[in-house]
Amino acid sequence: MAAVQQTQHPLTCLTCLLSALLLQTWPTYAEELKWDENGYVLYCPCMGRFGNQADHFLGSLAFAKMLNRTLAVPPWIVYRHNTPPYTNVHVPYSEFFQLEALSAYHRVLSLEDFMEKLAPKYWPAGQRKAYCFETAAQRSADKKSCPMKDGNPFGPFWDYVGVEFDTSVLFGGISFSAYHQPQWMKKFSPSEHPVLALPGAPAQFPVIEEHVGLQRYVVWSDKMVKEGEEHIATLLTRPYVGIHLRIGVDWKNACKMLKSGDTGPHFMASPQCVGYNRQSALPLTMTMCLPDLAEIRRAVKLWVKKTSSRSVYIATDSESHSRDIEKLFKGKVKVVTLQPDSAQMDLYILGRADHFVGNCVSSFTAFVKRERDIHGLPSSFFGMDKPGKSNHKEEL
Ligand SMILES: Nc1nc2c(ncn2[C@@H]2O[C@H](COP(=O)(O)OP(=O)(O)O)[C@@H](O)[C@H]2O)c(=O)[nH]1
Ligand SMILES: *[C@@H]1O[C@H](CO)[C@@H](O)[C@H](O)[C@H]1NC(C)=O
Ligand SMILES: [Mg+2]
Repeated sequence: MAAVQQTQHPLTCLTCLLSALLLQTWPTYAEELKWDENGYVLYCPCMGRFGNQADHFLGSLAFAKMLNRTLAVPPWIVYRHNTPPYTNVHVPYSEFFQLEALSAYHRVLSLEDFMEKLAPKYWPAGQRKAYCFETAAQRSADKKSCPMKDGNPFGPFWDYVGVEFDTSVLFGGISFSAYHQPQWMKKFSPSEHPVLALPGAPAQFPVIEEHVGLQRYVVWSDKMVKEGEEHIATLLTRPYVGIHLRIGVDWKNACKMLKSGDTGPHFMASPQCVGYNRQSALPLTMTMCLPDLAEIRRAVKLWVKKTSSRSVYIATDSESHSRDIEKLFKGKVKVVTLQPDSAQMDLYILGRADHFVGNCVSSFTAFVKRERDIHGLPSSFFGMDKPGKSNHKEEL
């Protein structure tokens, strides 16, 4: 996550400097913040890494709109399992994406702004209620408290925003789906419950089909676009194929569930390629979950040829196999990876490729696939050249 830390340094951030200058002459959006009488939704993106958090974000955005409450957009939680000091980094939404772009869909503000500008007056310490399922509260000592700050990432998240919870409000027999909208409105009126603060996202994983299109409101920040376009211009020659290799140890373990028959075709983000309908879902094969080198080579060769590509961009959670891929084209195609790698920069570059080959089960891939669909750019998956259509031959 070196890139993230760098960009947070105020003096190395040109756009930060520019916007700081602008803020002095123009009335800022933040200064105009008015309390929303229809209330707020706050949540911790406490499940999974970026791809999972992004899926949850789309559902949460829809949930806030459904209740006509302003969404306090949380920062991204970045885990540093392998880098000292190992503590989580909380990256404000606007480091990567434009907060304003969300407003075309619904009212939002950053959780940081909510805490700084509104909470002192309207949600003061001492009056902060947590909201959770009765089943979640069962785990607490008195069985009546929401486990808002128990363990990682929960505790560090609410510490980052500076929140202690005073009381808990429990609910049950209700879900986050549109079906329960009237119950939510009735149970939690904004006048009595202005701030719905939740321990996790009010959304499903993976994102439901209805909400996939909300990706259009997730727009890269100017800084990411600038950096991303510079990388593309200097490292790659168009046309280029972008591939996402999700093949690390954690993934190998996850895919064992498929091999052992402990899961059907709906496994993590797989509805994006096998279809959302359980009854008509296509088979999910091992090759789709964990492509081996033979499949990686097959797919790359196929798409480079089809698109007459001159370079290949590899994003990976572990090995890049760049030597093996280079050898396929006898030096005629440039093979590129980014060092040091950054998850968001990989996502950006994959999103702009002339063709993208992803991993159907991965929500990291799903982010790229959704974005490309919105822009009308073509994608396929390892083990599935035409999304929604089984590759013929092999396996079974
Ligand atoms: N930089 C980079 N990181 C990756 C890549 N693939 C996976 N990761 C890391 O592994 C995490 C995977 O978790 P998540 O995003 O939830 O996606 P999923 O587990 O594949 O559904 C990502 O958030 C990244 O931190 C990649 O291609 N490039
Ligand atoms: C939704 O909330 C906004 C802002 O509080 C308010 O202006 C609008 O009238 C509300 N819409 C409905 C249908 O209640
Ligand atoms: Mg994950």
